[in-house]
Amino acid sequence: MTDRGAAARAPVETPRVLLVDPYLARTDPMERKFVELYPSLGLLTLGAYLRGQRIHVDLVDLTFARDARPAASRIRSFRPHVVGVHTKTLTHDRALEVGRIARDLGAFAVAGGPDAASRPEEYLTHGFEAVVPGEGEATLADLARSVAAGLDPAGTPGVLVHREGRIVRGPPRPFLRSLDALPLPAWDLVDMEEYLGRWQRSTGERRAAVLTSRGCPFDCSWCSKPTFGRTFRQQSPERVVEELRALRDRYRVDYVRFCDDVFGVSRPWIDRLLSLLAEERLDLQWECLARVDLLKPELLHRMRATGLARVYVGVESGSQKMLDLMNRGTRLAQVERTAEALRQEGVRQFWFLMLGYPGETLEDIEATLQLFRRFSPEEYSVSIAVPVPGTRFHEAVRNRLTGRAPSRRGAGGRALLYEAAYPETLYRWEQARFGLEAALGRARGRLSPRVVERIGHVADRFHEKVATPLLTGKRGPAA
Ligand code: B12
Ligand code: SF4
Repeated sequence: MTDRGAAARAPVETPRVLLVDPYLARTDPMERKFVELYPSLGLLTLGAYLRGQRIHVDLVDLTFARDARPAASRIRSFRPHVVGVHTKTLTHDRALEVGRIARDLGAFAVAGGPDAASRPEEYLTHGFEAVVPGEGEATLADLARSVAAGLDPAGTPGVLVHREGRIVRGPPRPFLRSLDALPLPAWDLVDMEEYLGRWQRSTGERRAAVLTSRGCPFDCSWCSKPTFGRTFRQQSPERVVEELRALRDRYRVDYVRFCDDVFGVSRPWIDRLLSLLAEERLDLQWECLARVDLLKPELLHRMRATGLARVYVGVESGSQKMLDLMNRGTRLAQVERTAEALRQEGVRQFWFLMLGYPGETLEDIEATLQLFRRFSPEEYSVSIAVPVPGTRFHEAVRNRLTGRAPSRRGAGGRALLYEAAYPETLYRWEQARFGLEAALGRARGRLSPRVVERIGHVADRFHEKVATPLLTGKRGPAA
C-alpha cells in the first residue's frame, strides 16, 4: 500500500470519508445559460449509505465556492482517510486539482462518477489512488474500511488501482438488488437552502431533484452510460412518494425534477405512481425527461393532472434517417404526436436537438429546423454531437478526433470535437438559425404573421445563397 501519511497509517475504528463535488458554478461559462443547479444525487446517496454503515462522512460542495480552497481546509480539519471525488467531463480539471490537494495532504484520493468511469487511467495517473467506475455505495464503504485499517485496497470488488504501470481491476461488484433499500439522500450534507433559495428567487418555486431509477434499457449510439450500462432498476412508487413527502415536509419543496435518464419506462410503474400522487395530494409541480415513444397522449393527460409542468423530450433530429443512424428507436410520427399532445395539455416542452452526427447532410439539418418551426417548443437545446469515450459514436469517429479537450465548451455541445461532414462554423451558424427560429416563434403573438413569415423567408434565402456556400466551401458531406 502506498504511503498516505500519519492519519491513514494509524489503525482507527471509524473510517472517515470526505466527499467532494468539484463543480464550481461561477467558473463555468455554460452555467447561466445551460446548467440548472441541483446537488449531486450520487454524492448525497453515497453519503447517506456510508452513514448507515457507521462511517463518518462529510461533503464539500464547491458549487457556490470561488475556488477549491474549501476542499483543502476541510481535509485539514476533518482528516479523512479517503477523499472521494465525483467526476464529470465538465469538471475534469477541478477534480484532478482536488485529487492532488488530497494526496498532498496525506489522504487517499478516489474518483467516481461518469468521467472517471469512462477514462480511469487519466485519473489513476494524475494523483488518484483508486477509481470506482460503477455503482459506488457498497464499494466505497469497503474501500474506506480497508484504507482506514491500513490494508491495500487492490483487489477490492469494484475498485481500480494502478500498480507497476498498469491498471489492476478488482472483481466486478454486483449492482444493489433493491433501490428501495437505499436510505433517503443525505440532503443535510449540502446547503439545500442555498440551492432552494436560488430557485425561489429565479422561478418562485423551491425546486429539488429526485431520482426514481438507475440506468436505461435503451441503446442510443452516442449515449454514455459508463456507470449503469443498459441495466435498469426502479424504486417502488411508494418509496418515491416517501422521498417527495420528505422533501416537502423538511425543505418546503414545491417543484420536483425527476432526473431519471428516462422517466416512466414501465407503464404499470408510472400508472401506480400517478395514482399515489393523486391520492396523496402533495401539491407538487414536477418535470421529467421522457421518450416520445413512451409518452402516449392519455398518459400525458394523467401526468398533467398530477402536476406535470414541463417535459424534456429527446427529439434529436427531424430526419428519420438520422434517428435510425443514432439507434434512437423512435419515429418521427411519435415526435409529432407527442409535441401536439403536450401542446394540447399546456405542458411546456424542452427539446433536445443534436447536429453533426455522422451521416447528417444539410438536408437532414433542414428537416430538423422545419420540425422545430412547426412546433415551436417553448425551450430547446441544440448541441453539436459530442463523441464521449466508451460510446459507439466515439468508436466510429476515433480516427477523426480533433484532439480538442472535451471539457467546458465541448461538454456543452458548442464545439466540434471530430472532423465531421462540415466545418464547426457551419454548425455554429445552424445553431444560430435555431436561435432566430425560436425568437420568431416567441414573436408570433406580438408581430403580425406576415412580418414573422417575411423575416423567416429572408433568413432562409440568406442561409441558402450566402451562408451555406461560404461556410461549406460548397463541399458535399464527407461522412
Ligand atoms: C441528473 C443529471 C443532471 C442534473 C443534475 C446534475 C447533478 N448535480 O448531479 C442536471 C440536469 C443539472 C445535469 C446537468 C449536466 N449534466 Co447531467 N446528468 C444527470 C443524470 C441523468 C443523472 C445523474 C445522477 O444523479 N445519477 C444517479 C446517481 C446515483 O449516479 P451517479 O451520479 O453516477 O453516482 C453513482 C456512481 O457514479 C458512483 N459515484 C459517483 N460519484 C462518485 C464519487 C466517488 C468517490 C465514488 C467512489 C463513487 C461515485 O456512485 C454513485 C452511486 O452509486 C446523468 C446520467 C446518469 N444516469 O448518471 C447525467 C450526466 C451525469 N450528465 C451529463 C452531462 C454532460 C451534464 C451537463 C454537462 C449537461 C450540459 N450540457 O449542461 C451538465 C453538467 C452539470 C454539472 N453540474 O456538472 C453526462 C456526463 C457525461 C460525462 N462523462 O461527464 C451524463 C452521464 C449524461 C450522459 N449520458 O451524457 N445533469
Ligand atoms: S439517450 Fe436516453 S434513452 Fe437513449 S440510451 Fe441514453 S439515456 Fe437511454
